[in-house]
Amino acid sequence: MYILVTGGAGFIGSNFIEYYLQQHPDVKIVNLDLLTYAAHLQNLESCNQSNKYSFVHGDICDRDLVKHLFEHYNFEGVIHFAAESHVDNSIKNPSSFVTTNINGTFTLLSVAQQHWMKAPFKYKRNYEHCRFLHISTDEVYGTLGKTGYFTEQSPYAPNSPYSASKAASDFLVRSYYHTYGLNVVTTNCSNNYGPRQHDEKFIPTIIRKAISFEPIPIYGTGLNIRDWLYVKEHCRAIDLVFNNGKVGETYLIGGSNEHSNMNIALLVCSILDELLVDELQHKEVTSFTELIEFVNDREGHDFRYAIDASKIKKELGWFPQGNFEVLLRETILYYLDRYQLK
Ligand code: NAD
Ligand code: TDX
Repeated sequence: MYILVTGGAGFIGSNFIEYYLQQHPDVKIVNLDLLTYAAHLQNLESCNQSNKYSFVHGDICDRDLVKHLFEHYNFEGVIHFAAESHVDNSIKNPSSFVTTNINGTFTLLSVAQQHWMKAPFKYKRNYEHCRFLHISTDEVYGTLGKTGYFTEQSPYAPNSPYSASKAASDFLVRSYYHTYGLNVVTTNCSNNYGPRQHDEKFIPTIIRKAISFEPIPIYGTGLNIRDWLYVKEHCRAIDLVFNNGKVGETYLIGGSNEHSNMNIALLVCSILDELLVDELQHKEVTSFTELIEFVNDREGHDFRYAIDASKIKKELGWFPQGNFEVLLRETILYYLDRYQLK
């Protein structure tokens, strides 16, 4: 059985492919990725040796290519990660977000529908199990105040071009279920951390800036709150939703692990203080926290995201596992290695 994974050379997609190949030896994965600035093919080094994994360099907006891949591999599932994913970039240049996140999702949905649902009658039953899993974000729900949680019933209220484009893609996915009966499921997850994330994101930025003894930028007051989930825990949840989730439904995934940005910066710096004692002494700096600097706030910066993950816990038995500080320390060690410091 072949499944199509899009955006598998990025952060979450590459962790997912590695995880899924280990968990499901019967499955073959084709990874379609445009290799934008956010991709790292080295992320997939461990999969390259596997005859169950193939890479296709291409754009999810390229209908002919996507059609050709469906005809060639006869996919029995799609797990759609590919996206422009960085909020700050969407503020500076929203257009690629509209193209990839909206048009790209539409292209995949319509080709999947054509292939799976317009098959000649005698083959049609063969496709009923074929599922389209759309990976989305909690940011589609906008911002929370100091209390409360997002649930599957929360109204959509995206505030950035990124979250608006993801919200639009979620609605397209929903419409393919309600209008055509396509077997879709959507997941909306909170902030991920772990190995292979792009340098532009918050935790890699803190580490990158700290080890080069440059100012660590904290937007606004540093009081904005995110709910952090280890990337492999997200992958485990995706596996469960893909295989056991209810058709047409949405599942919220979160770590129940809220931290203000300032708190994250302090935590990362305190771990770095322990790991890089010699470097600190050499620079005559007592702690990396001295590098923390408040900078201009992100435009439209959402104050707080927090997930009530009761549905996936109750229906699919998923609970986030692992200790945050232990996993954060492992993550930091990965980046020190990537930045060739340890
Ligand atoms: P990422 O930016 O690290 O990777 C995105 C990948 O998509 C890259 O490999 C890129 O080359 C590829 N891509 C971009 N445009 C493409 C196109 N037109 N055609 C084919 N491939 C293309 O992103 P990520 O952090 O791994 O996020 C993956 C998905 O998860 C996204 O849909 C994102 O919205 C969602 N998500 C991310 C987080 C998070 O914390 N990172 C949380 C919740 C949901
Ligand atoms: O240098 C920085 N300083 C800073 O204070 C950066 C890069 C970020 N921040 C703040 C902004 C956010 O409040 O840290 C928080 C996290 O920022 P990002 O890592 O850019 O993530 P966020 O904007 O929360 O979005 C992420 O989680 C949800 C992913 O990038 C999205 O793809 C996902 O949907």
